[in-house]
Amino acid sequence: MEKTETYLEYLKSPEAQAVFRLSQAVTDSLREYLRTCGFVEFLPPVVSSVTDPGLRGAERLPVSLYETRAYVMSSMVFHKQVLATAFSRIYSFSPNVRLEPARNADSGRHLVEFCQLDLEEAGASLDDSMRLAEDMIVATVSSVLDRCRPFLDALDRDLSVPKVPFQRITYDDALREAAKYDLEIRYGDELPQTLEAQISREAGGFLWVTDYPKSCRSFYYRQSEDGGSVRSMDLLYPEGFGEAISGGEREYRPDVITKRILEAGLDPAEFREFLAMADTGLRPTSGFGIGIERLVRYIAGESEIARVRPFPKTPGRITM
Ligand code: ASN
Repeated sequence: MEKTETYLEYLKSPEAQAVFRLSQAVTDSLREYLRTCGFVEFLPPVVSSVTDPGLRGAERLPVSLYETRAYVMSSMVFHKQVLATAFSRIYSFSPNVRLEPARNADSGRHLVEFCQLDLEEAGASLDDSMRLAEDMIVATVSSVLDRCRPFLDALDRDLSVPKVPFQRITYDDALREAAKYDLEIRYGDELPQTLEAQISREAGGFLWVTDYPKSCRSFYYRQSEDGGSVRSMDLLYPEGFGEAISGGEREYRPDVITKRILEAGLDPAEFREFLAMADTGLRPTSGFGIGIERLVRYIAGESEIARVRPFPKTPGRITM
């Protein structure tokens, strides 16, 4: 927003009118696509005794419910595994709160409160999830181009249907790219946002990064045969828009989950309800989450994520 512009003025502007109608077209298209694939939509949990602790530098928001520690959902990744065990193909538009460090305030792509389309599929592999994500993105962009040309034109957005399959590189390949830019990243460190932006720009299209080391991904991802990496993937948007998706195959064996929790320096007692469900038999599943505001930001070609989220909360700045 311009300095002198009130939030209501922004909402009434031609820009916001176009952005929020695109946002609606995006969620409609995602729902239509997933319904045709037989996915069942669930209402998302908002608070829970268990939520994802592995947020790459962000913190969970603890709350006290009846004097018991709970969290506002940071991700429904554990709930997804349980639902997919019972219903095979499931999804949810899940509100997430993550206390991002204030240094991410001006990244243009971080929000404290955001909505994630979380989906999970029983019996699926990493490859199945990647193909599903590619088809879903193609279907969504195609549908927006069919239905929303005037809104894209109003934003001067030149968008085209991406070609599939998307390019794939491994985490190790990304480290080799980093060396080209004199970026020093130690094996096992998170890939910095600057590198993600560079490699996605160079790729000239959507780009998958796979085979992350165990040390920079959460304990719930299934370990690869090599023991050092996990069956996980991230998808990067073109044009330097950064991360779109993260996901992968899940660990479902209770003894291995407990071992991985301990390796990550966490307390299994915190996850006892989830572990108890794993004891009763979780199915092997794979899935991913895609941030809706980031998807709309890419589709609308906006540099500031705050412009595509109603009542945005950027890191360190809490407003209405
Ligand atoms: N959505 C991610 C996944 O499905 C998890 C997360 O959001 N932390 O793996």
